[in-house]
Parts: sequence; structure tokens; C-alpha cells
Amino acid sequence: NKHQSFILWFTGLSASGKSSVANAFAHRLFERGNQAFVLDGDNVRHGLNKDLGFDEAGRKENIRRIGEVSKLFVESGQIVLTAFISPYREDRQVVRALVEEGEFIEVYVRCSVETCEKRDPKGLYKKARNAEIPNFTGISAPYEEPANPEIILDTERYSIEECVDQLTDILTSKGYI
Ligand code: GGZ
Repeated sequence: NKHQSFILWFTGLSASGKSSVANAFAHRLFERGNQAFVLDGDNVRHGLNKDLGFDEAGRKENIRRIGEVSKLFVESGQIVLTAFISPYREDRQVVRALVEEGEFIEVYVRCSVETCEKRDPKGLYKKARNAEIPNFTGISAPYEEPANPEIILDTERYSIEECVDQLTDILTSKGYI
């Protein structure tokens, strides 16, 4: 394999399926005998980054720290899967530049705002519409689509399992796993 360890950087709207795909894929990797670890809001926003909010500066610092932590995981030999909205192109670029060429794989988890809003598993879109949550991505804060992601997963058309199959096929053909 070309790279033993790398970052699979999932980016996309709230409720697009980032965490679901990342966790399901980590499970797939584990079954294949690969070491993988998932960083997402549950284990980072509530711990290391609980001092940060959702304004532009808060999100920027959130992504910067996650990038540095991911780099450490890569150095320790892990495959790291990150599932954060990471709405700003520039911030994702900063993380890409932290690691070696080929060690940052951007995965755009594509799903329209309309569909994410219909899913609304935590009722956050509803709150954002009522202005109970300010700066909500896709409603009252921007999401900058990746211009050139290594991988696009369309969760509007494909199930989580199908997306995991697609990821497995693409990473196998690129020699990562
Ligand atoms: C977007 C928010 C917001 C605002 C709270 N905007 O669906 P979730 O709940 O579980 O995922 C969202 C999560 C986004 O945190 P990230 O660290 O991924 O964001 S970023 O990369 O932009 O820093 C959502 C919840 O936190 N949430 N307020 N205003 N999502």
C-alpha cells in the first residue's frame, strides 16, 4: 500500500450523513484488519473544542485543531476519519497542507439543503428557521462546496452501505487499502 495512514476528511452539511458513513466505514476497515479512528462532533466538539462556538472564527479554530490532531494520528500510523461540516474551503486547504501529499483525502458527502432539512434528525434546521440557532450552515451561514474533492458520495441517491461500498472500491483502486 502506498500509504499506511492517511486522513479521510468528510465534509458536508449537518444531516448529510458524514458521521454515519465515517462510522460505518471505520467498522468495515476494522473487519479488514485496518486501524482506524473517527473524530466527530461527539468526541471533539464536546471535549477538546468545547470552548469554541459556531461563528466563523470558532469554526476556523475548530478545524485547525482537528487538523493538528489528525496529523498526530497519521504520525502514529492510524487511518483517521473526520466528520465535521468544515464549511470553508480555505480551512480544509490548511489541513491538506499539514500532511504529506496524498495523505489528505477529501470526501464530499453531498446532499441538498432541502433533503437535509427534511431529514432534520435533531430538529436543528427547524430551530435555525425560527432563528433559535444563529449562523446555521446552509440556512444562515455559508457552506463552500469542495472544488476538487478526491471523492464524492451522494447520500441523496445512495444508502450508507452503498456509500461504504463505493469508498472501499475507490480506496482499493487507488492503493490506499
Ligand atoms: C451548524 C451546528 C450549529 C450551527 C450546532 N451550524 O447535525 P449535527 O449538529 O450533529 O452536526 C452539526 C454540528 C456541526 O459541528 P462541526 O464541528 O461539524 O461544525 S464546523 O465544522 O462548521 O465547525 C450540528 C451542530 O454541530 N450545530 N450549531 N450553527 N451546525
